[in-house]
Amino acid sequence: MIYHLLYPLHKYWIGFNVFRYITFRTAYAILTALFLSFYLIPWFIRLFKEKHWGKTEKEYEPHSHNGKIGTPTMGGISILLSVFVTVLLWGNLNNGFTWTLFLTCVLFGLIGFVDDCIKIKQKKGKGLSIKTKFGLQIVSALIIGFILFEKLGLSTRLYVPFFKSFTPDIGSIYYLFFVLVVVGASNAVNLTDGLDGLAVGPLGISFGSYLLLAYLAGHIKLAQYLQIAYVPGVGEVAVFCGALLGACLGFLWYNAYPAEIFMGDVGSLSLGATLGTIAVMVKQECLLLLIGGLFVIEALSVIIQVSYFKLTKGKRVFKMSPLHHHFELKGWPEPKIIVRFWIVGIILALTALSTLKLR
Ligand code: 57M
Repeated sequence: MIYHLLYPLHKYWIGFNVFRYITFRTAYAILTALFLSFYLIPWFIRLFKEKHWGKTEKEYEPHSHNGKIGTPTMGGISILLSVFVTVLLWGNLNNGFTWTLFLTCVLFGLIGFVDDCIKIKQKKGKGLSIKTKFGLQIVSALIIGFILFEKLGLSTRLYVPFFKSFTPDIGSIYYLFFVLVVVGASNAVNLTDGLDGLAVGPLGISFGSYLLLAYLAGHIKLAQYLQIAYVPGVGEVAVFCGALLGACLGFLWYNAYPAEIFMGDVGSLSLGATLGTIAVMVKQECLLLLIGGLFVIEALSVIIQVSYFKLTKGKRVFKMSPLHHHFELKGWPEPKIIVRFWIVGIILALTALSTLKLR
C-alpha cells in the first residue's frame, strides 16, 4: 500500500522515487515485520494462556520436555499475520508471485491450524491422520503449481548448479517435482520444530539467503552476470522474504530457550511450504538442499531410522529421531544442540551462496 500510495507521488517530488526500489522496501519490510512481531506475540501468548491452548502431554518424548507442557502453541498465526500486514504495506500488490506466496501461507497455514486445534482438543492428541495431512498438502501444492506454471508462466526448466548450459525442460513432470519440493520442505521443517528456536533460526537463515537470490534472479543484469536464470518480476519476492525474515527474528525473540511460545503446525507447515515455493519461483530449487540443509538432515534421519527399524525388526541407528532427539538423549543440553544446529545451517547457506560464483 505504501508503494502504491507514495511511489506515484514521485512526479511531484523526486524523493518519493525511493519507494520504487526493492532494496529499500525489503529493508523496511524486515524491520516492520520484526516490530509487528514484538507487538503481536506477547498479545497472542496472553490470549493462548487464557484459553489454555498449549502443549499437551506426549506419550513418548525425552523427559526434559515435561517442563514444556502448557507452553502456548500456534504462534505461527502471529508470524503469518506480521508477514501479511508487512507485505500489504511494502509489497507491489500487482505482482502475481506475491499473491501466490500469500496463498501458499494460507493453504498450508490452514492445514496446520486444523492439526493444532485437534491436538489441543484431544488430550494426548495426535492431530490429523498422516494420510489426510499428506492428501491436503498435495492438493494445495498442485493448486499453487497450477497458478505458477499455467497462469504466471513460470518456466518448467530445471536449473542445476555447476551445469549452467544444462537446463532441461521437464514439462509436466515439473509438477511432480514441485509437489515433492513443497510438501517435502513443509514436512521437513515440521520435523525440525522440536526444540526451542531450532526451526525458526534456520528458517530465518534460509529466507535471508533466498531474499538475496530473489533479488538477483529478478535483476536482468545481475542474473546475466552471475549466469543464473532471470525471472521477470521475481525481485518482488525479496520483499516477501524480507517480511518472513523479520517475522522469524521477531518470533525467535520469544521462542528462544526457554521458549514462551511454539509456532505450532500452523507455523511450521506454512513456513516450510513457503520456503519450497520460493525456491522454485527463483529457479534455485536444487540449492534448497543446501540452504535448507538442516531440514534435509533432520528428515533424512527419520527416513534412515524408520527404514532401519523396519528392516531389522526393532534396531535403531540413532537413539531417537529426528536427529535433535538423538543428541538430547546423549545428554547435550538443549541450548547447545540448538546453537550448534544453527551454526551448521549458516555454514550450509554460505556454501550454497558461494556456488553463485562457481557456475
Ligand atoms: C512434530 N513436534 C514436536 C510444537 C511445534 C514420523 C515421525 C518421525 C514424526 C515425528 C513428528 O510427529 N514430528 C512432527 C514435532 C512438538 O512441537 C509441537 O509441534 C509443532 C511443530 N509441528 O511448533 O507446537 C514438541 O516439540 C517440542 N518443541 C520445543 N520447542 C519448540 O520451539 O521444545 C517444539 C517447538 C513440543 C515440544 O516438546 O511439544 C514433537 O517433537 O512432538 N515424530 C517424532 O518426532 C517422534 N519421533 C519418533 O517417534 N521416533 C522414532 C521413529 C522410529 C519414528 C524413533 O526414533 O525411535 C518424537 N516425538 C516426540 N517426542 N513428541 C519422539 C520424541
